[in-house]
Amino acid sequence: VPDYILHHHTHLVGPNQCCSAVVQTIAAPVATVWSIVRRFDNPQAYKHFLKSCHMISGDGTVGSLREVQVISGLPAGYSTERLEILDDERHVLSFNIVGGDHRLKNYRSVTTLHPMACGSGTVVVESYVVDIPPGNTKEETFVFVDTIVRCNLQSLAQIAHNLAKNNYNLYENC
Ligand code: A8S
Repeated sequence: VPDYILHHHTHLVGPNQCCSAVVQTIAAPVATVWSIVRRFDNPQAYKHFLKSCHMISGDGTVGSLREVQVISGLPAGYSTERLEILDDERHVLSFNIVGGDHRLKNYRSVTTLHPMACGSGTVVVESYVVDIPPGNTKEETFVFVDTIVRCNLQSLAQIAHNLAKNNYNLYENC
């Protein structure tokens, strides 16, 4: 694993924080997966717990702020998030949660994409660090956040795979 990747996934973790990572393989090229992940203004394209997103400031470049609305049935309504890293060459995206009416304070996540050694697949690594909410244990926090991140990456895998198949068919038909 290259140094810059380890660097990105190395979080400073305070005593009341928890840090974890989720890995997902995707049957689609890095370029296809990145085209979905890099859209800071359109996270609901693959994050199915979100129903909408509007930009508060910026146009999807570093420093942009977005407000996402969460679907009903979750213990949250909205979240305000700031884009920290968008590296189109190394396929790194990072955002911080800076506000909202939910319990995930000081959430920071980093997502990196890696070409698989064989074929044209992608490995996605998403790590995060977050404060353990008062009244919850470290384990409860892991379970809650890991579940959301795993669902997001599974849905990303599905969507990217379908997109790659369709692109391939387009070329096939030429
Ligand atoms: C992401 C990751 C997470 C989002 C969480 C963990 C969230 O959007 C949801 C429920 C909450 O209680 C917190 O990449 C919050 O979006 C689905 C509103 C932040």
